[in-house]
This record gives sequence, structure tokens and C-alpha cells, in this order.
Amino acid sequence: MTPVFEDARLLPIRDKIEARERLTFDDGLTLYRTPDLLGVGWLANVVRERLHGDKTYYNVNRHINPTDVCVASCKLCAFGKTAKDPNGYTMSHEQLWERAGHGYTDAVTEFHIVGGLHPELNLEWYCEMLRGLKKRFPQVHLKAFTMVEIGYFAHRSKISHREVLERLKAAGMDSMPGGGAEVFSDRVRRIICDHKISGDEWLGVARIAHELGLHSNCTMLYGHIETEEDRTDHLIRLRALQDDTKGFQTFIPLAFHPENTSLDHLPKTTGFDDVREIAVSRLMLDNIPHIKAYWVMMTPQIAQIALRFGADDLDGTVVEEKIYRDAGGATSGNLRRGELLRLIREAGREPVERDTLYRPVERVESENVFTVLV
Ligand code: V47
Repeated sequence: MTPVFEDARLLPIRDKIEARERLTFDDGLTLYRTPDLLGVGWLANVVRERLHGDKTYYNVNRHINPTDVCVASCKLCAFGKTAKDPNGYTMSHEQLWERAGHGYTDAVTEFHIVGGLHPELNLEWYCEMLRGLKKRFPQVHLKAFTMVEIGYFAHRSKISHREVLERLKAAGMDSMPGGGAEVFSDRVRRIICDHKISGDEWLGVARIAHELGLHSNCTMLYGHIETEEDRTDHLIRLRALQDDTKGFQTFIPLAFHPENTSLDHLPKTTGFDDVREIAVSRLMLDNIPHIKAYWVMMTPQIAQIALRFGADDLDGTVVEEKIYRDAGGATSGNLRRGELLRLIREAGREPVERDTLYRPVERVESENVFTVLV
């Protein structure tokens, strides 16, 4: 059954979706500007169900942030501290390996590892950190370092992006998260994150990672000073790279949280905006398999609704998240597996526990103890 679209501008877009044709820049703008959110969501849900049926993915993961010391001082960030800040921290290898094991059970399948751009830690320090994790937790997938961190390691070590990636891969990096992409527009980056690598460099590092066989995710930070044109351009640039490499697994739209940042005068995104962003990305990114409604950023309630607006992934249990917590996130980290299952089932979807590469994880369940079948 086709709904009655309130906005006739959605009709040609519906025709393209039905014909599996690629949407244009102007289509993207229409999707961002129409008040007919239900129409946009209906279309995104068609694509989501075409790709995944009712399947909704989640994983059991822990975040590890080795340091919050960062040379970048981005206006968008509440996490980074200067090297002189007495409140900054840097874990020793032993502390980090011990922290990784906190509450560790065989249930954890992924460590998500990102940190500040520390002026004194060298590449070998990060390689040793990875080797130590692999030795202690050989079955855990190490999803580590944003394209921005790779750019910084290369700059500090005076070696190429490719060489940095090769050395980290040899030390145990299995794939990469999608952070640090923000919005690719140079104008926006100059204001919100002027010391970070450019959008082109971010895409360049991702291209090399994919060429080396490393999968990655990708993100977009929205809800600050960017325009609808900037958002559409960002999605189209990700789509173009994916045409070449096929290395992106998941796109994660990240709503800007202004609290404790230099942009705290900006209002927070609304539920309408968050749900629309999920739907527009599902429709524009026709070659990226998964769209993640990151519950830590959206709240579990809105993330659950997003499962009917294009999203097929909720991220995971997210033990010990810090970046959103520091930016005033109200629901930062530590959702129990049972709660994820309840959210997914109540949305009429079928939960599938996955590993980082979207292979289903089978478990024997007995009284809250989960054993991974290998
Ligand atoms: O890189 C920083 C963003 C990212 C703020 O790949 C902020 O599976 C909002 O990338 N308000 C980190 N956003 C989170 C991230 C991520 C999360 C979950 C899963 C994956 C994945 C990746 O958060 C940063 C930056 O883009 N960020 N500060 C802020 N105040």
C-alpha cells in the first residue's frame, strides 16, 4: 500500500526509489526540506526492509578512550583537554589493559578504541597497546582509531598514511570506527574543528584503509552551523568513495550535543531532525549497507523509533562511553543486552546479535551468562 504523500515533491523521489534509481543532490535537499516526515520515513523504511527485512543488529561492545589529551581544541568537542589541564588523563598500557578487562566476559566481541591527539604518545605506543590487547583478549575485534588519529600519527611520525595503517594493522587493528568526519565542508570545518584534517584528507585516509582490506564506518556530525546543502554534499561524497572501495559498513549520523563545548549557545537537535537524518541517509546512501541509530546519542527512545525510519542497527551495550557523556549526553553508555532486545522486539523487529563485521553471533543463554559459540 502506498501512503498519500502530503508533499507532491516526494512523488518523483518515490518513483526513483521504486525503480532503484540513485537520488540526486536536489532530491537530498527536498528530503531535508519537506515537512512530510512520515512520507520520507515511509520511503526510507521501504529501502530498509528491502535490504534487511525486520533484522535489527546490535553488538556487545566496550569503549576504550586511552587519553583525552588533545592538541586539536575543536569547538565542537567537550571531551578533549589540553596537555596542561590537570583534569586530563592518559592511561598507561597496564591501566588500559586492566580497564579493558573490567567486567569482561566472553560476551564482549568488540573494543571501540578512540582518543585525543596526544602530543607525546608515538605510533609504537599505540602498536604496543594493540598487541597487548590482542594477547589478553584474542577473540575480541579491535575497532580502533578515526581517520583523524591516523592523519595525526602520520604527521607526528613523518610517515605516510598508508604506512601508519599498515603498522597498526600488523599490530592488531581489525577495522576502524567512523568518527571525526564531522561535516566535510571546508567552511564549516574552519569554525568547528579548524585543526583537524580536511574533509578530503579524511576521505583519503578512508580510501587507503579500504584498499588495505580494513573495513570502516562513517559518520556525519549534524545540528550545529551546517546547512542542508552541507549535509547533502557530505552524504554524496561518502557515497562516491563507497562506489570505488565498498569499504564502509555503516553510516552513523551523530547529533551535535552542545553542552560543555565552545558552541554551547546552539540549541540541541529535535526528535524530528534526528529521525529525519536517519531517513535521509538511508535514502541517499544507496551503497552503504547499514544505518545505525546510535542510542547513546539519540536516546534509546528515539533510536527505537528510528528502526521504522530507515535504521537497521542500534550499536551495542556501549560500556563506558565518554565523548557524549562529557557533552551532557543524558543516556551515555551501559545498556544491558536484555534492554536492547526489548527495544528491538517492541518495535516489531527481529534482533540479531552481530560481530563488528556483521556476522551473526550465536550464544547459549543461561541465567544471564552468555557463552559465545566458536
Ligand atoms: O568523532 C564529538 C563526535 C564522534 C561531540 O564507528 C560529538 O561504530 C556530538 O564516532 N556532540 C565520536 N558529537 C563517536 C563516533 C562513533 C560513535 C558510535 C559508533 C561509531 C562507529 C562511531 O562524536 C567524534 C565526533 O564526530 N562528537 N563531540 C559533541 N559534543
